Amino acid sequence: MNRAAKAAAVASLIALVAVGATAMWTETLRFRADVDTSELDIEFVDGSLTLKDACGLQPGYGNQGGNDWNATYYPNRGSTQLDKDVACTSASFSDSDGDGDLDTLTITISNAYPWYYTHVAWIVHNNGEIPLKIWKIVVTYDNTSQEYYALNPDEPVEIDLSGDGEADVLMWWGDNFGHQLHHCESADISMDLTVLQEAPMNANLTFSISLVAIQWNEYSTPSASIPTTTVVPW
Ligand SMILES: [Ca+2]
Ligand SMILES: [Ca+2]
Ligand SMILES: [Ca+2]
Repeated sequence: MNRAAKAAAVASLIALVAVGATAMWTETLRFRADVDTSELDIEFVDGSLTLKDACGLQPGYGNQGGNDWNATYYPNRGSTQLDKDVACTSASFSDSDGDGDLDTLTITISNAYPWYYTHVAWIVHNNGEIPLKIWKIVVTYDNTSQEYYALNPDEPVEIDLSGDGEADVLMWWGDNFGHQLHHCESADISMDLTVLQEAPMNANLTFSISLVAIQWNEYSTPSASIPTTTVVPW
């Protein structure tokens, strides 16, 4: 190969490298653009809250207040109504990250006492482009968060709000974990709550719940972490 041929070969190699680099860069850009065009998004539907033993005039529909309910069939699900009105339940949605979507439900049981039983229901809505599944819930109490996966409507979950190893609330979750929600679809979410003996002796027991959804084809339930406990600043 003479000098001119070598120079031409080097030039075309440089050109190939340049083309290759450009192609890779373009592909990266295109990939990022594709990701940005779709959004995984979920929201709580404003006004959809229903409470079994509502405090006063709680916003929402179907709310009932008045005499308390007792976890008569503990550890099974179900309750009977007492002839006293000591405690009540209030709840409200909030937008924790300021993106305009309601994503957090804060529940307060006022004058909580052992075996008090209540029910909270609401609606979630897929307002993103990507089909999703409800993957886990995050329960936050007193600046500590705990995560729960794959909640089964037939199995209650003992929630340790205070983090001392003793369950404080028994949660019977409704269905819809792992249920696929397409764009604009909604699902009913509900849970029964029983206040247990170990619950903190506060007049008002306040904790919040948020749902984490995942892209439908990435759904899995980490069996080693049911529940997974993580401590995060709130
Ligand atoms: Ca009541
Ligand atoms: Ca939000
Ligand atoms: Ca506890």
